[in-house]
Amino acid sequence: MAISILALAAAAYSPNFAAPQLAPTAAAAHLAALRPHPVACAPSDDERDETAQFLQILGGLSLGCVGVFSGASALGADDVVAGNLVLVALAAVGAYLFYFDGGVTQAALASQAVQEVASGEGELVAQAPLEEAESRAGRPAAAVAADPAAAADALRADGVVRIDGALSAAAADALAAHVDAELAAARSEKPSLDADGRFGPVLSRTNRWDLKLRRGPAVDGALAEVLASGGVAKLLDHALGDEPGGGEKKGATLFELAALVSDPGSPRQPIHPDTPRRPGSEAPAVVTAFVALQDVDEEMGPTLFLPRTQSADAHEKFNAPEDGGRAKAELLRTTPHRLGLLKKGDVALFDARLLHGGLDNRSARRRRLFYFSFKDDNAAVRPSESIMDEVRRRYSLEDCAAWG
Ligand SMILES: O=C(O)CCC(=O)C(=O)O
Repeated sequence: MAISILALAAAAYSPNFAAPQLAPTAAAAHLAALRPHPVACAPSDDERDETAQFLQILGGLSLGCVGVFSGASALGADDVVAGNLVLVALAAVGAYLFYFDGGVTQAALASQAVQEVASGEGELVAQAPLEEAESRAGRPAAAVAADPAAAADALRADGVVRIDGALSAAAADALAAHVDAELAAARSEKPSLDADGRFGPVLSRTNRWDLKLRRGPAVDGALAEVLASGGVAKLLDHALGDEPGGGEKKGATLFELAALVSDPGSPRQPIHPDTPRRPGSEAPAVVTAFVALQDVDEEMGPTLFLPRTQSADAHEKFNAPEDGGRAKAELLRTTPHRLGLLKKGDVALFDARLLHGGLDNRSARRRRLFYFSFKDDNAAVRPSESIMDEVRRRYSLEDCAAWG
């Protein structure tokens, strides 16, 4: 689930995103989910720490200024010279904070820029139509497992297809409890430089985690069930490695294995693809499954998908920085969207090039998505960080479908 934060930060300062146009729209419930909202939740522990740190810095700076001014005056400098010395000292401290504070200041600025991008995008997307039926219901898993052709065509055309009931309620509950326990344990661990970290690089991190999962009964069982009886393995087999007129089909390898958890108060993410388009290739390199571990309603920050934006045309518009973001703004304003309003056990399966992003969780409930992706063995793609090293590049689609 990686994307360049710097690219997003640059986009935040493009004129089209600073001043998105608001058009009157039909009043519909989904707009509440799409429009950007002020975050009305209690501050997180991280935010409290940042405030305390800010107050400490402010206090230290004030004392420092008084100290420099008094010291310079005591040494015989007149007020102008003493004042200039204070300014020089402030500039030096500012430079230190920006470049040598372990990245805290830069990270805070980047994160603010990312949220500005997300907010501007929300205003634009809210003007485009919602694909309501596809947001609320998908194809039954049993039907997909029996005959995947129609779902495979939909995935190829739209870049996203929904499969309902691919994971049993019992398996979803077991995995949800496992994710909660693993997240609590991972958050209390001290990060170690030599160990494989537990978190992937998710966008908009306040109250949101990309928790890498280890193999174990709950994870193996859920993955195998979604792949085998849920029909997803057949869809992946269709989607990956079938370059029309292309070379030999090799198969697919497990690429990501993790859980996305967004707690109340998590902000919306900027819209993004997970992988770029490969020049000269129409087929996806990576296909990702989001599996709901509880029902997801509009308040819980469902995933927003922009169907058919896996195309070369959409990527060109989305990534056209030289026009100041105009083509991107037009794309977002006019492309119909879908929401991942999944019931427990439903799956949103999507081409990783598709534009998408998680919305803000305005509910009082935790949203957990079990997710995994497979990569076409023919494709060269930058490795993802959303998988434990012990699982990376080791298991084929066939291996995983037989787990459990
Ligand atoms: O949370 C979601 O629904 C989507 C997350 C996502 O797209 C990402 O982290 O890359």
